[in-house]
Amino acid sequence: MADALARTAARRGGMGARLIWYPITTSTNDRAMEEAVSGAAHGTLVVAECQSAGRGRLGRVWQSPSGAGLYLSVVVHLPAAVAPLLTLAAGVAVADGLRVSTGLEVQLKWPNDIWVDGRKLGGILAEAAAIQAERAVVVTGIGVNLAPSALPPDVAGRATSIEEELGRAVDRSLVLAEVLVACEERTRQLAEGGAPAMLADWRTLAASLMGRRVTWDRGGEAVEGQATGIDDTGALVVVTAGGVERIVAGEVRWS
Ligand code: BT5
Repeated sequence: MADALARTAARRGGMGARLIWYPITTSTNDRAMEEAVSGAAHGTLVVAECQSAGRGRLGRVWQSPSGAGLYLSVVVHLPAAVAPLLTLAAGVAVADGLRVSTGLEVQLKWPNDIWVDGRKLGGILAEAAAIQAERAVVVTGIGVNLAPSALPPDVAGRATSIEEELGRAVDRSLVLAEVLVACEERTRQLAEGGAPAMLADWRTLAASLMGRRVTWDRGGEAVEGQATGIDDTGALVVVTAGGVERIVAGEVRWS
């Protein structure tokens, strides 16, 4: 890992300049959050070989078997105004990093999924550590499946990995290093007024899912519509029988 990180050091800026590595931990987001609240610098990186309590959104589990995936969290400092776009930007960064390091092309599914042809390859879990008037500190967790592994049956049928998709082994350290390079580029892009360009890239990566039907829960009522895109705040825009709705957060089921 040290080699790949050394070779990309000039392109990574502060991202991963400090690396904290665990053979096993509950969740890299837990460790990175501890770092963030005690003042860790932008780019502080936590990586684990295995997570005993890997988390998704809304209390869900992220299966994190040993050696089968990349489990990492970075502490990101950025202007508060663009912090809500960080989940989308991290998705674009993962797509960039995988393309550069392996040639694999992925799709993005709102809000936080990395997909390949309908199967989940990875996901993003962004958790705010501190939001002040102007600056935000956000722990950005990234999970990417590297190799096939024994996942519970309900997950296995809907999951995939880089090596399954490519049919060959990949250099894991290079994948990590290039994902970090892309995280640095995309967070800098957000911080320097480049949100429209990041959103344009996100839309391209999510194009195959647009036009699909989605259902979600609105105060106990199931609502259905057709996803047409995201707006400039990152909200999902859905056309329903009653008009156009913007979904800011929460769970959306795609069909
Ligand atoms: C996510 O949540 O997709 C965010 C995943 C973030 C994981 C990283 S790993 C490093 C850092 N530390 C953490 O503890 N978390 C972050 P969500 O959209 O809620 O999706 C969760 C759902 O994905 C689960 O309910 C399963 O259906 C499915 N799933 C769980 N593990 C999976 C895996 N390894 N591969 C594919 N799908 C999985």
